[in-house]
Amino acid sequence: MKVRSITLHRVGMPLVRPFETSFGRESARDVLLVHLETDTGDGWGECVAGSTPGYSSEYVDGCAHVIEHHLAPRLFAADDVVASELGHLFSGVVGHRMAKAALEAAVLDAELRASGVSFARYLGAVRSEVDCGVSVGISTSIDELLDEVQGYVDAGYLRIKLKIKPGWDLEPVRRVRELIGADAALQVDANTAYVRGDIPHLKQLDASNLLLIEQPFDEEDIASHIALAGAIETPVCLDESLVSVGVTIDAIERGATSVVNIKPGRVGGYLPAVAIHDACVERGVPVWCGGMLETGIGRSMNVALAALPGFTLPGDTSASDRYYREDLTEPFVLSNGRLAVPTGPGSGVTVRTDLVRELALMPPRVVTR
Ligand code: NPQ
Ligand code: MG
Repeated sequence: MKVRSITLHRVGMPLVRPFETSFGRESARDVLLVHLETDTGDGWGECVAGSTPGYSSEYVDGCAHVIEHHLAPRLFAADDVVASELGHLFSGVVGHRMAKAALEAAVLDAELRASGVSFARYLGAVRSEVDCGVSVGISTSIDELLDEVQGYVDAGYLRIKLKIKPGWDLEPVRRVRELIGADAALQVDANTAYVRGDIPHLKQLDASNLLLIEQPFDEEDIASHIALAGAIETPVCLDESLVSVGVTIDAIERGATSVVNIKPGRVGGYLPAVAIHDACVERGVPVWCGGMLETGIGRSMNVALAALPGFTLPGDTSASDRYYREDLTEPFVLSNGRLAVPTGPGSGVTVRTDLVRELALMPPRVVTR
């Protein structure tokens, strides 16, 4: 395959309600889309970076710059672009995994559409639908939180994840547990908001019988996660820290993480994500698919990934209407707490280019050789 042009779109997606985490509050998703034109057809990819470097060091403007100036030239220079060889093609660029992942998704989409193969089949999916959870932001009051959670329970979500931070943890978690009952699946995500001295405090979460606690400490602080895992009954699950298959294996072997959150954007793409899945399966570590407020483009590919055999826990693969009134593709709709895995070629969804144009935050940027 030869890449002819790469068009970068910036879209402002209004959220149905503001989403607050320990690192900030967003009322719209500023999303970067990659549209690839090749000699065998088109492909689309979505970049998971946020508008500011709050979740990771990457952010939208930085990703757009790296794609245009450092990754695109490598694609244009290649005689034959193949998704499985992008790791090598991009190896001269250190890090910038979210930028690499967005291009990888677009290359995969183009390649698979041209060969008539779905993401699910290509990645090794074994299910036709996936169990879905939902991530619930930090609220302004416990009553508001309980209302929101009840809405998701009514919608059929099979697992609830609460965002926590110092000052918003034990009490909201206890009240949600009370609301949804002892047997409902409940977990928490701190997005690095705590420090090692908080371990005695976090240990009190054991009383709420959680599935897991996600990334309480700094992304580079594996040691504190090991200390927490030794002190708490609740399983520890890393997110931000796990940027590669090597780091993931190391964190597992050192006892820092007994469950793994896999986000393709965070690890450089769907192929590195599958490698992490395989390493976890080999070690008996359960995995689940994270979410980054994707539009239907990224969501379709995440749902395909979540259909692999090692994804034994519900993911943050929520329905389109959890975040958006109008999605950039046909909407993903929950049925009995599950989403159907797309079966068409490539991502299997159709991008609503009219909506991409309508919601554009700036003119598209066309990059050619
Ligand atoms: C997580 N996602 O698991 C992330 C955090 C997150 C669904 O909880 C813009 C860019 C907004 C990145 C919101 C969920 C974001 C973002 C949340 C990441 O940690
Ligand atoms: Mg997380």
